[in-house]
Amino acid sequence: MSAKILSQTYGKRAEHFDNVAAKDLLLTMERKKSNLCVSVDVTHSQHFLDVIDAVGPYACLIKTHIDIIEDFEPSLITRLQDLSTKHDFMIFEDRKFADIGNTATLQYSKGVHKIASWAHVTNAHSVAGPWIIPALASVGLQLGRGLLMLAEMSSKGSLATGSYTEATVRMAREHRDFVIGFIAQRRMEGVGLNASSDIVPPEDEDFLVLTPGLQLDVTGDHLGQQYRTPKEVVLEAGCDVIIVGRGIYGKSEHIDVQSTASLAEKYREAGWSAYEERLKKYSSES
Ligand code: 6AU
Repeated sequence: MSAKILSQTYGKRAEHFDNVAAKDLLLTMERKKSNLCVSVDVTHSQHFLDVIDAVGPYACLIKTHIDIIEDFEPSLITRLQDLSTKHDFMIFEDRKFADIGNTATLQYSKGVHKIASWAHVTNAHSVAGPWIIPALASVGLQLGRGLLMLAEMSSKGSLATGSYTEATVRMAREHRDFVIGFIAQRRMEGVGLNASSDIVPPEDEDFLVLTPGLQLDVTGDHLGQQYRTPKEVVLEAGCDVIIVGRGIYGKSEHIDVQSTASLAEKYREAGWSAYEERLKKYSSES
């Protein structure tokens, strides 16, 4: 892991990025003292908004799966945007685009959800090859959006490992204007470089790493999800943003506002102190 990157604050690292969404995210993290992204995987609009209103003060980013909302109406997006302004967080639609370029651009810009019009950040798989990146960029760049590539996954038996991960990082490196980083379990600077690499990255190559699969007291679910703690993810693996879902909003169909807010605060605090410890550790090394 590069001490050069890990010894720098999120605010300082904003200078490494030309992409507007990456800069805004890093500056939001610094301003709110939060590297917590809350993943709000609930299926009814009011529940969705209630969870976001409760966790919003503690999050730099709210992650949505907009296609699981059963009573979706376009006005939900306006209400989500109002909460984003009220609590000063950015929005990440976890769409995991994976199709040919033409289809992906349509899925990104059209249909019921019109994702590009409101999601500051979205993500894509590399399984269909590199063209998915310029395809999504043709819609997103002019709107100031950013893309995360799925380089690794948190689920047991994931095929996104080894040469797949390396090829994904190489694709990202060719599109630094739009790809701001990865969904991954560790840092990705320098991954996939080989003698035949066309692109030689700068010595201070910096990708954001957003990491799902976190809970404080549980190691997995019954469907293959695997969990680590904020300390393991931020301090030991060097990741930048912790993505936490059920660890915060639980399993119930109804929200307990008090406990949801206090769990969000607990994860914010755990993520941020792991980051502060990391800054200290790597500052003394660099
Ligand atoms: O904290 P959880 O387990 O309740 O939720 C984790 C969230 C879910 C997943 O769709 C997502 O993170 N996720 C992703 C993302 C963000 O792309 C990748 C991955 O490898 N694992 C994972 O859980 O909304």
